[in-house]
Amino acid sequence: MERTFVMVKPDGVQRGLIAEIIGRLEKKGYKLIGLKMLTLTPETAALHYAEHAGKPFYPGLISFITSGPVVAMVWEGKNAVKGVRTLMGITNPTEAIPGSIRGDYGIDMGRNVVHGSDSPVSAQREIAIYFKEEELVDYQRDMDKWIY
Ligand code: RTP
Ligand code: MG
Repeated sequence: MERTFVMVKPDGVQRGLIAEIIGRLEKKGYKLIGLKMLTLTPETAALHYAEHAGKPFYPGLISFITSGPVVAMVWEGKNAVKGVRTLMGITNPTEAIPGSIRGDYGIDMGRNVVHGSDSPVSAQREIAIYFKEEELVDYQRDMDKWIY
């Protein structure tokens, strides 16, 4: 099973979308194995978005992502990285298809509600920023035999 890192961004928390986002991933069939609420420090934000350092939108991105609490999560499932990105929709919410989280709940590129890892390598890197291995929960769900 593959793991992916998902974050409800500060706008998603402020807009009351935590349960909506968790609910969509849960109903799809992914398994939640780690969860915490925190406000990112500029240092953590810089680690998280290291790939974007130096880009024109970087200062605004860091200031936004540190502007309020976020919900950091690890979800597990077959092809979870790709599947969660599909549920989220593309980066620009105006172009994200209706039915996707960003397509249903966003308008602005810089306020796109949710983050999900873009590859299994990114997922591993991002999970390690936010969670110790012992904070991730190993458990069985009977319903998985109806999902796979
Ligand atoms: P994220 O990492 O936040 O989940 O979003 P993503 O993979 O869909 O997009 P990414 O390319 O990683 O960009 C990170 C965030 O930076 C903002 N952004 N602004 N041209 C722009 O103005 C621009 N490009 C990216 C977005 O808020 C995006 O979520
Ligand atoms: Mg990204």
